[in-house]
Amino acid sequence: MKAILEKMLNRRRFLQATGATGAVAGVAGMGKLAGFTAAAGSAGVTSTASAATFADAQVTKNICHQCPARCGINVYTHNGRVTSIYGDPGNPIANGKLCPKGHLGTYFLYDPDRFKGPMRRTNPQKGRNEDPGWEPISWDEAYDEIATRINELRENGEAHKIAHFYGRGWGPSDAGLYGAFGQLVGTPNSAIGHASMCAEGSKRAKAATDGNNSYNSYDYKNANYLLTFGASFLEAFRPYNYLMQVWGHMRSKSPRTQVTAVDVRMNPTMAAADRYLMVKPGTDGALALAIAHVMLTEGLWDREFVGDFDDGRNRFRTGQHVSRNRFEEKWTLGLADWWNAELKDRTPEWAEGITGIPASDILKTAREFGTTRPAMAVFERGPTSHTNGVYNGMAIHALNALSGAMFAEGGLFYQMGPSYGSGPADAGDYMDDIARDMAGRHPRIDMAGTERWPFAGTMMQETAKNHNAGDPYKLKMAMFYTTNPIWTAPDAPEWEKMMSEIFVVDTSPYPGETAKFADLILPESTYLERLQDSPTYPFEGWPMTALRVPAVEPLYDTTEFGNMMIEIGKRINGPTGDYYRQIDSVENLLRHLARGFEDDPGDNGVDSYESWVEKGVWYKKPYHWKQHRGVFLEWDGDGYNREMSEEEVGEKLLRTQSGKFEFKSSHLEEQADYITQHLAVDRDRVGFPQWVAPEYTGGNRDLFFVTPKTPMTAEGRSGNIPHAIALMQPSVGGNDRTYVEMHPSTARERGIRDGDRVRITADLGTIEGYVRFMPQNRPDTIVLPYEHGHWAQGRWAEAQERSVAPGNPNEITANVSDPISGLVAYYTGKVDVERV
Ligand SMILES: Nc1nc2c(c(=O)[nH]1)N[C@H]1C(S)=C(S)[C@@H](COP(=O)(O)OP(=O)(O)OC[C@H]3O[C@@H](n4cnc5c(=O)[nH]c(N)nc54)[C@H](O)[C@@H]3O)O[C@H]1N2
Ligand SMILES: Nc1nc2c(c(=O)[nH]1)N[C@H]1C(S)=C(S)[C@@H](COP(=O)(O)OP(=O)(O)OC[C@H]3O[C@@H](n4cnc5c(=O)[nH]c(N)nc54)[C@H](O)[C@@H]3O)O[C@H]1N2
Ligand code: SF4
Ligand SMILES: [Mo]
Repeated sequence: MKAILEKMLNRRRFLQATGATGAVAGVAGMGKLAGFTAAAGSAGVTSTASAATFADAQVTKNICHQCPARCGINVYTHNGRVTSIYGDPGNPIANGKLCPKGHLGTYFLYDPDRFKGPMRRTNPQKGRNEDPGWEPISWDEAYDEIATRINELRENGEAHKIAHFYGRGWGPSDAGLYGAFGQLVGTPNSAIGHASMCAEGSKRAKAATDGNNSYNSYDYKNANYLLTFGASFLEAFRPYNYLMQVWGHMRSKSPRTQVTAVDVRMNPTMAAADRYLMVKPGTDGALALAIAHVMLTEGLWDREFVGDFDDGRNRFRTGQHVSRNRFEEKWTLGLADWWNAELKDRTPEWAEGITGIPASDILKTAREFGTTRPAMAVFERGPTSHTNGVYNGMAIHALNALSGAMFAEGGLFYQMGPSYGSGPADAGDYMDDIARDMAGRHPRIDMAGTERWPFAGTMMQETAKNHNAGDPYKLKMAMFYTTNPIWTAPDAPEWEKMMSEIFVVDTSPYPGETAKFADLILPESTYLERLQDSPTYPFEGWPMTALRVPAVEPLYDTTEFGNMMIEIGKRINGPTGDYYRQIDSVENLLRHLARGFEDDPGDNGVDSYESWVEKGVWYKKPYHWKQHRGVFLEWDGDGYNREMSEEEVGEKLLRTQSGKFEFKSSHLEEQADYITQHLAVDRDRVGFPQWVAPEYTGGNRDLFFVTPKTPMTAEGRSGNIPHAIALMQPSVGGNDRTYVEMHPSTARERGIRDGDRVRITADLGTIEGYVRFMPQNRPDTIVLPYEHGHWAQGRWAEAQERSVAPGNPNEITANVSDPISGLVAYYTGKVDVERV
């Protein structure tokens, strides 16, 4: 790492970076931060800023860690201390700007509660109130202990009882290492990712309709109409920081992008939109179907993408069948069948009865969406975190086919990957007999991809339940990377039992809930101290990958998670150890990947590992494909000059069985029996986007319970950041309150006044909070933002839990999931509320 820093210093204009590797800088100096922060407050600071404070600064490139937006940051270091963090002007997502959380990175680095080195538990008892009795050990001892356990389990035919869990994985140098690990060690449980607790619903709705099991990239800059369903554009979604920037563009350009927002509460996106539609939770599918109905009856679909009746005369009439062979489809499949089976009766009046949204508003929205071009529909966790999530999502995404937005200017498409070189070795060449024998022998502990969850790629939330029931088996050891399901999963307390029974390794730098139940702590370096790559989350489609370059030497005895995986691997018997000796280290792996840039230099000139370190990001515009007026075109180096054949479109873009956007999903039809067993859907209709009523948990309880993210939420990682908590005030809570938003009439019926402490009861138990009147919200829905109620994670987080009110919504959120996507139905619970 010193080498990297020295190289950077030579390349940069920054002066006299003394003591750049100040490993001794500790928490004692935290008070000094304020002065630097204040001085740095002037606008437009860049890496060449001439302000006195910056004259002796060293700047390194990194990526913010608080959310999946992956904003590029410039990290300013003075005398070996990180003093400030700004958006990197050379990073296309950040454009020199950050959301409020991005600037708080120093608090993650200088968090006084961080683990200082590897530790072993001495107290055999595990529990929320048990002191683990940490005893410092060396890294060699830690790696040896883990590898010995893995070697033994492998010898005993129990390799499948070794599991890895991860949440925010960034790229090949961390979570990307899992595939080889599972293959070589012989476990199907490396790794279980958190996608089924995150936003898997939107991906599966897209897999079912356009064949891409992925989040979309969006061309917001050129859109003239945006219809958002439960995607918190100005609070969460992603990339959050960029969304705020592009919102400014959309709302000030000519013509202004019109926005209709659909949500269950008055969030900033709803407040800032031209129209807000306050939908009953779980019913977005009905709304989208009615919009589709109007687009068809009024002839507002995009004929160049969808096709038309053979004589150009519109025969879509409410309640009437159309003859399927009179409609000639272009890039879609099954429109007439869909109309006949579902859409013909889905009028705005019908949808009003289900969603609670006036039919006149639905009609207006449909007409605007249908007549404005380009127009696109965006959705994320709101409509999909329900038992009917995939069907809701399919109905919404079908609007993007009807409006011709697929792969079009001002529309949506799919993210390209970076031009990486290959890694140092191929795991397939290093499998031993055990690895070969174990391949395919056991199901995953979460049963994803089995007959229980045939569509799901991962089902993290099922793990603890399955383990505790010994079905399909019990795990023996688990290692966690940037995930904390013991606090974030539904029915979170179920994890406490499992974690008490198995050998747990946590890699978090912080003493979180998982760490409290861990047997070994292998603390990772914080993001400002570590080397790591990060291909972009879906953004504008063209490929991009950024790099975390250590700004300082690790303050304590910590390392990269990727290096932990590699060092453990080296200690596994047989050829597995040889494989990891080839990989060698995170830096070696990244150097191999960067060789791909030599043949394909980025737009910013990045063509090597060294230039990647210097600029922090490789990217290459433009996106390679475009649908224009029903013709698919491919970039030939100069322009979109090459027309694509139907076969090419099916291979590269519309990756369904038919190569078309399917209004009748062949993907779902493959599992028709499964779907009819789990949802109230007729067998011959499973493929259509359709109205399926959500199954609310909580029986006769009368209030919907919604627990969304707010701007200062860092995916459950901001609990011990005092400024993040403080900035959540006043509507969400913070220092000394957790606020539950409630409609005043709902409160008064229960004798509750603004500010009263209340008890929220669900089937699984109770939590508490303080009521905040929100007259703009639905009377039948209470809102408790998510991030409060930590019982570990450091002193501020814990003090908050003690003084505020125990407010982790996941303790009372039932573990129920959409049977298709497997996404947790986080927003389907019903609760009672009473004054304490
Ligand atoms: N600030 C911030 N931004 C983030 C993150 C973060 O932690 N903090 N995390 C990132 C991650 S991991 C993800 S997955 C994304 C998720 O991004 P979003 O999906 O935008 O996030 P959520 O807050 O889960 O839910 C979105 C909205 O759905 C609404 N909602 C609930 N039920 C319904 C419903 O039935 N219908 C409709 N229409 N709306 C409903 C909620 O009120 C909420 O406003 O955000 C990312 N961005
Ligand atoms: N009620 C409710 N529940 C939700 C959501 C919601 O909106 N409402 N959102 C859901 C969504 S979208 C998601 S994505 C999940 C997220 O839930 P998880 O997958 O559990 O992810 P986090 O809460 O971000 O994980 C935090 C863990 O990472 C550790 N950590 C922090 N920084 C680092 C680091 O640099 N290195 C390592 N190795 N570890 C680190 C922390 O100590 C903690 O243990 O939560 C889901 N749960
Ligand atoms: S949007 Fe996310 S990645 Fe970007 S600065 Fe904010 S928290 Fe960091
Ligand atoms: Mo997520």
